[in-house]
Amino acid sequence: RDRDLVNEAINRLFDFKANDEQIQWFRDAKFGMFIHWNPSSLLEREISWERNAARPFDSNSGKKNVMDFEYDSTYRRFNPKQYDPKKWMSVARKSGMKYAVLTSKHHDSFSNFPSAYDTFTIANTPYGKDIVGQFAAAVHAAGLKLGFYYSGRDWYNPYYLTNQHYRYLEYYFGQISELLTRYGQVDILWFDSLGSSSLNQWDPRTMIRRIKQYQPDILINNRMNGTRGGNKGPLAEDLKGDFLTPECKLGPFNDKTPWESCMTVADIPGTRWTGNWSYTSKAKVKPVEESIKFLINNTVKDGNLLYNIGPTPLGTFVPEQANTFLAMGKWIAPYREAIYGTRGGPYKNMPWGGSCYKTNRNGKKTVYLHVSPLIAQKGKELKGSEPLLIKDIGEKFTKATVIADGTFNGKEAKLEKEDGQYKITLPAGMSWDKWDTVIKLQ
Ligand code: FHN
Repeated sequence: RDRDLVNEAINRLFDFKANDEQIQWFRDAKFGMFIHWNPSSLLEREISWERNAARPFDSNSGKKNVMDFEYDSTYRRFNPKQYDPKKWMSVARKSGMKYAVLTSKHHDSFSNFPSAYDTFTIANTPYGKDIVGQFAAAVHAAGLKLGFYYSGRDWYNPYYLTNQHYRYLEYYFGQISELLTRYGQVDILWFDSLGSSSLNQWDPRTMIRRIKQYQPDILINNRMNGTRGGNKGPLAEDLKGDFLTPECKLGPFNDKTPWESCMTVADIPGTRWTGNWSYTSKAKVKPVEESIKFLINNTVKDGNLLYNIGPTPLGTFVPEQANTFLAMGKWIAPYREAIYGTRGGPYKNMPWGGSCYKTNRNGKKTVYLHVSPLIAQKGKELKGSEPLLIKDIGEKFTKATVIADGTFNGKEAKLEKEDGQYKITLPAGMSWDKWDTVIKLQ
């Protein structure tokens, strides 16, 4: 009873969630790189989902897309001789990404780092070197924020969710300790869902306290609390994690809880997280404009985009995938100020697109209108050089500046106020861009 009282007291004192200051960098960053990679890339098929979940209650149970032995033995052939995470981070920086998250262990239980708690790790492959450690060093050297993806859900470990699940917890807690004490500052722990399990099997409060003892400023997503995705069922506020993680979909406007949608640049359902790396026609990737759309949509709705790439078994990026990222970086180069450090709104879900803004020390807003056919309501997007009409929301705007690629960048648009709205007319000769035109209102 005393121990429970002490625990309760500690829980009351402990900040299970990051505060506004700790999460500010994340909300400013807007754009990150997700990397799903491990020996299963040799199969050129989806990581983990190509093997049976070997748990009767798990959604992938009984499915044998490849024989488990074939899947589980790929590590014996894994030797990514061209793995150079400094090259990965060069692509990330040029693409405008501000943080990078690597799979340290996926559902298939293989660890991309040496571990005292397991032998099914990179240490026992022909490659042998610490994938996670090299990645952490490269992310830090590149000045990006570092994240580790870790899946509590495990389709290989013999104790996971069995009557000896306590042995799995020893392994789970032990590996998280290894990840958070070996590689310097870790800024995000990106848990994946814990499958069909219940909260009391995971001791999440002890886990969060442990995590924050090692990394006091770390951000934890919403998927480590024993229910799928962390957004199902009544959860205590302190177990909801620091940010929401809608998956493979455009996030809705939400300026109450930080969020980030994770998407894959690879575009073949069923192998999108890792599988279709090869240089065949299967290496289909999402068009650049669709990728830009994800970033603009999430930015004006106060969220982030975590965009995933699946490296080859040699540790290189597929050119088609990396080039999409680089094209995004090139596109936003003229208007980084209209993406990074902004917050979503005040114009939300408008027929012509949306806006984001910054507030100066005196509380004055600079608003960036993203007049974007990519996120406009179909049939209502602005065409040619028709004027834009927006509601007067009480911000005193005196200037409208065009931010776009090329000759019109920095030119003033005509700003007129009439009947409770502003009318914005583009400079002569300019028309609304096919993807996105930014008008800066001050
Ligand atoms: O099964 C995984 C999948 O491979 C990927 O890691 C995503 C990322 O959010 N999470 C699971 C599917 O929801």
